[in-house]
Amino acid sequence: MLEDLALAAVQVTEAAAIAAYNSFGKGDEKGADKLAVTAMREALSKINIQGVVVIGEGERDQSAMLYIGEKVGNGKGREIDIAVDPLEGTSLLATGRNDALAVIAMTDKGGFLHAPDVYMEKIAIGFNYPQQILDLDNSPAANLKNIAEAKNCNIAELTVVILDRPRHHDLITKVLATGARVRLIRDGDVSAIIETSLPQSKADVYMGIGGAPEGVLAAAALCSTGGQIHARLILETKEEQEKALKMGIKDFNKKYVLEDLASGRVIFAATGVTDGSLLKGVNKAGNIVTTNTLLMISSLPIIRKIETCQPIIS
Ligand code: VTB
Repeated sequence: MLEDLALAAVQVTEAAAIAAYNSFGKGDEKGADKLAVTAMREALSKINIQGVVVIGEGERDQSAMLYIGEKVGNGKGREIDIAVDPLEGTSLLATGRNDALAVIAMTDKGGFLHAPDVYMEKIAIGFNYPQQILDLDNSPAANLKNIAEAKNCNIAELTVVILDRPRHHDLITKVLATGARVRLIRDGDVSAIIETSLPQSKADVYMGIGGAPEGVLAAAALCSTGGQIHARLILETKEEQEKALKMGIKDFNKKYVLEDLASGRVIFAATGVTDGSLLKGVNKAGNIVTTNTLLMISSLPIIRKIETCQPIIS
């Protein structure tokens, strides 16, 4: 069963997080990413699967490892599609900031959108909402009004998480004009989208433009939480459109819902690299390293947090 791979998924993100953490605050984004990718790939090679990376570190010619199409695993078990972000928030880790994660999602062949490495417009909310209350073509005010009505609260009580980028200036102005709160984040919209889906969350809505691969990873997590996402690829240049065509995407304006991004049975694991709103980061004390991982399996509506203590292997 796919579910039998859950612990292996946890071990993969733990390995990536522990390795990447050696780069905490060293100002070396490339080095940090390389540590995470190498450790993740090695951990994957021990799993009994015929895995293929469908969301990864870019394409074969641009990236040495965990590239899209790369075969991973020991080549013996079931056929699995894999989405990874060995270090989500590379710059967060390199600059010693919170919220960096190591992330993996697994599904049976064909369960994830093969998203090109372009930007994606996204809006996401947590569980307990009626279906279809989000629409990217609605104004932020209209979406927030629907969300507040469904939650039976005032718009002023909603907190909207947005990536702190100049491209979001207009969006932030519009959201603030509704009376809602805005929480700006430096990086890491996978974490922000998941946060909207957790019980006792302090974030109600995620809005804005982030990476498309990160959109698929976040959707993989929402398969277990009952959260909702609405998304659209940004394919303005010829180069972006060619990338999309290469991935089999023909409708450049398609509005994706959760099932278009991730469907079927899905395992999602994320380990905290640095402390964050979702998870505690890696902690080393003496020769013991402690990690915290969020594990979700879509066939079980359970969100597990796993704390692992293990000896440091040097
Ligand atoms: C997005 C977001 C990621 O980087 O990809 C962002 O989805 C890149 O946006 O979570 P910029 O090009 O504006 O930096 C992250 O924040 C981190 O990978």
